[in-house]
Formats: sequence, structure tokens, C-alpha cells
Amino acid sequence: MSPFSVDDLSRSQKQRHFRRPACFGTVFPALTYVSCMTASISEQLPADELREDGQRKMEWARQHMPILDALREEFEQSQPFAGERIGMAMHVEAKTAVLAEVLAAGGAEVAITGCNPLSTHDDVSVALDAVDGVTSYAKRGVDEDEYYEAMEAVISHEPTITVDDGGDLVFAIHEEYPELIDSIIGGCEETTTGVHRLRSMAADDALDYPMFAVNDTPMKRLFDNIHGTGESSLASIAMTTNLSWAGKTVVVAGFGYCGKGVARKAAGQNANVIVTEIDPRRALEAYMEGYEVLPMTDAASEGDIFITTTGNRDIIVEEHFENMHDGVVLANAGHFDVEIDLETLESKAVDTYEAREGMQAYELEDGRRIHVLAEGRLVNLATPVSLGHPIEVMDQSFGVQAVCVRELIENGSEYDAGVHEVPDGLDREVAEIKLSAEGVDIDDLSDEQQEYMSSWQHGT
Ligand code: NAD
Ligand code: RBV
Repeated sequence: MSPFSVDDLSRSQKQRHFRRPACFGTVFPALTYVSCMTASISEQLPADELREDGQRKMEWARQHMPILDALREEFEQSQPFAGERIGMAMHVEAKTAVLAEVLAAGGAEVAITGCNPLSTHDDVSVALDAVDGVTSYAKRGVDEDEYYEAMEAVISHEPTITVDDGGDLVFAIHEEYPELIDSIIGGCEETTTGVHRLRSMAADDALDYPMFAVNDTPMKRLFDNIHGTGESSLASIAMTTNLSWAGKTVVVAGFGYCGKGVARKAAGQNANVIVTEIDPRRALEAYMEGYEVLPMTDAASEGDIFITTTGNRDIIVEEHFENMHDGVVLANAGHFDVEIDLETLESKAVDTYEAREGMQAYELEDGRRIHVLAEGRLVNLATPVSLGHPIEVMDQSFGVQAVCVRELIENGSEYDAGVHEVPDGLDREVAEIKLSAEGVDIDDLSDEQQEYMSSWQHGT
């Protein structure tokens, strides 16, 4: 028996487990790696059957992404990424595919894989793989080994820029392929949990190249986390369960950006919303918004549908399962599958079965049934019917990603290793493109207003 097995690890530890394939030597160039790695998705799946559906989905997305459209035009002309290799680990569906395509149109060689085992759309992955300059390794339903093999296949392209959602790519490079870091200009991180991980790495002096916190920009967080997560989580839950929100009691764990969006949209669909929090200010904010605020122990017996949005672990655990009524639905919208303790639920269940596609029922000894969507993975992307955030929202998030990649190419040497805020001018640029596409005009500051706002001498 091996002294060490992946099965011995907790789920969070598993996220940090890498196996370096034997074929990974220390010899460059990239071809040494690529030749012995995972094949691109077109060689793994019946590409000819899938490609056209994926292309149609991308075509539809493109029609609603004016920001990426404008940036594509700019990049096609200026070729800012010529000679660069961009490694990406993101949810590979149509909007993400458009981002990858736009980066390739700017001259980059792009290699991409998924950032979640269940969020890839295989038809889109195949269509993306056929785009000039792009190689996709993303596949839906991969196990842990396959997930990291695909990540390593991306790394085998020796990226000079990384674009991550959740931090697995940056982490894998630092853990297993530090020899690549010298040639990496920098990277961008899409989500709260990824930025959180990067800040922890930086605090431990373990982050060795500059990373932009794309998540933290107004153009991302105020739209994607709030509205995107609210709309797409509710849509996925409704489509998977075929249940109404009206009259339901919905428990939202966490009242951060995502929690606010989920709570607001659920209330807007006539649900009664209960919020759980650990931060007194956010709890108070929820209370003043008119939501009931309870500890999860009390909320457990009240809720019909539970949605976790904390980015933290062990939010719904054994003591909560014990108090839930028959038929409840549990869903997670946080980045990793650590918010609902499925291992304990499974161990308590006398029977488990797929009650509907994407929804597992756990029957307990006393006959109560607890239903979990998408294996506790982020519900807006990981059920079979999930589409992720609306296209318009991702146009904004990915617009910020695209200008951040351009910034790294243009001014990368100005940024030290560590986590960096996205320069405000870049965020404004993306907002201006969107306003212009929507035909919305805004006012300009007059000289007098500008002077007034910068002066401390004006008073009563
Ligand atoms: P946030 O930091 O703004 O909010 C998290 C909230 O959870 C905070 O208010 C925090 O106090 C609270 N919290 C932490 N531990 C808790 C506990 N034990 N019980 C109750 N509340 C607790 O973060 P965010 O931007 O809202 O992101 C939350 C998660 O969602 C992250 O994992 C992020 O990566 C992910 N995310 C998912 C999507 C999606 O598409 N599903 C979109 C954006 C972000
Ligand atoms: N997200 N991506 C999509 N491609 O459809 N939907 C949501 C998509 C991102 C979102 O930006 C969030 O920060 C991250 O997924 C969580 O993994």
C-alpha cells in the first residue's frame, strides 16, 4: 500500500495536491513538454459532432459582448500580445471562449482549461480549440487527476501571462513549476476566493509574480458578484428543481457581494429571505435591508432552499442537517465545494439517488430527504442546465480581464510580485466602452467643479 493516497486528504487539502508527471523534465523549450502531455480536447471528444453547437453558442455570446468586441478591434490592429503565451484556467463556456478568442486575435498563443470539474461546456471547448492560436484542454466531468493533468497541459505551454479563476493555475505553477516563474510577466485573478488565496500567498511571501485582483474592481464586483450570481444561481436552481420561489423561505449564507445579489433576487421573486452572517456590519446591513438575520443553527429548521455564498468552509454541517425539514434543497454559489459538508451528509444517509438531473437526494434514517444541487459545486455553473452569469455581465468582467492583460504587456515591469489593484483608469475605460455601446451619455466635470472637488478651502 502506498504510504500516501489522495483519498487520505480532506477536500481542501485535495485542492492543493499535485502530481508532477514523469514526462515533465527541466529541459525547455515548450515542445519537450507538450509532446508528452494531455491531448487537446478535439482529440479527446468527437469534435466534428460538437464543434458547430459550440460555435453557435459563441456567436450568440459575441453579439451581446460590445466591450470585448471593441477590444478585439483594437487588439487585431495593434497586436499587443504577439509572441506572448497566455495560460488560462476558467469556466470554459461561450463567454469565456470569446475572451480567449479576443486575446488570440491580439496575437497571443492561448492555452486554456477549466477551473471547475463540472462547469465546462464540451461543445464550446471543442469550438474554441478550433480557433487560430487557441488550444483547449477543458472537459466536463473530469476527476481530480484529469483536472490537474489538463492544468499541467496548459502550463506546458510555458505561459508568460496567467488568467485564473480561483487560483489553481497560479498555485500549481508556484508549487510544481517554479522554474517557469522568471519568464512570467504577471497574471489576473477573476474571483473573490482566488484573490483571497493570492493575498494569503503574498502575506507568506510565497507569491512570486504580480497578479491583478480583477475581482475587486467596480466593473466586476458590483455587477458580476451581485447581479450575475443572483440571477444565474436562481435560474439554475429553478431550472434544476422546477420549483417556484414564491412563498419559499430561502436561507442565504453570507451577505457579501454574492449574498446581497442572491438575497435581493430571491426577495424579488417573492421568497422570504433569511440571512446568516459572521460579520456584524454585514449582518446589520442585511437586517436594515429588511431580511431576517439568524444563526444557521436556527435558520436550518426554517429554510426550504439554502444557498451558500461565503467562500468559507463548513457552512452547512451535521447539526444543521439534523434540524432541516423533509424536502429541503441545498445549493452552493461560492467558488469551491467546501461550504456544504457532503461527506457527513453522505455518511448519515441510508439511501442516495439522483432525484432529478443535477440534484442528488440524501434520505436520512428518519425518512427526511435533503437535496443537494451540482454536488455542492457552484450552482450557477455546475448543474447540467447551468449557463453561468448572463452574457452582458461577463462582458464587463472579461473586459477588465482583457485590459489587465494589455496592461501587463505594456507596463508589466512596473508591478512587483504580489497582488495589485487594477488601475482605476482601466476600469473606467471598460465602463466607457459599455456606456458608449449602450448609447448612454454622462456629464463631464467642469473646471470649476474639478477645482472645487480637489480643494479643502471651500467651506460654509
Ligand atoms: P465576500 O467576501 O464579499 O462575501 C462573503 C461573505 O460571507 C462575507 O460577508 C463574510 O462575512 C461571510 N461569511 C464568511 N464566513 C461565514 C460564515 N461562516 N457564515 C456566514 N457568513 C460567512 O465575497 P463574495 O464576493 O460575495 O464571494 C463569495 C464567494 O462566491 C467566493 O467564493 C467567490 O469566489 C464566489 N463567487 C462566485 C460567483 C459565482 O459565479 N457563483 C461569482 C462571484 C464570486
Ligand atoms: N463566472 N463565470 C461565469 N463564464 O459564465 N459565470 C460566473 C461564466 C465567474 C465569476 O466571475 C466568478 O467570480 C467566478 O466565476 C467564480 O468561480
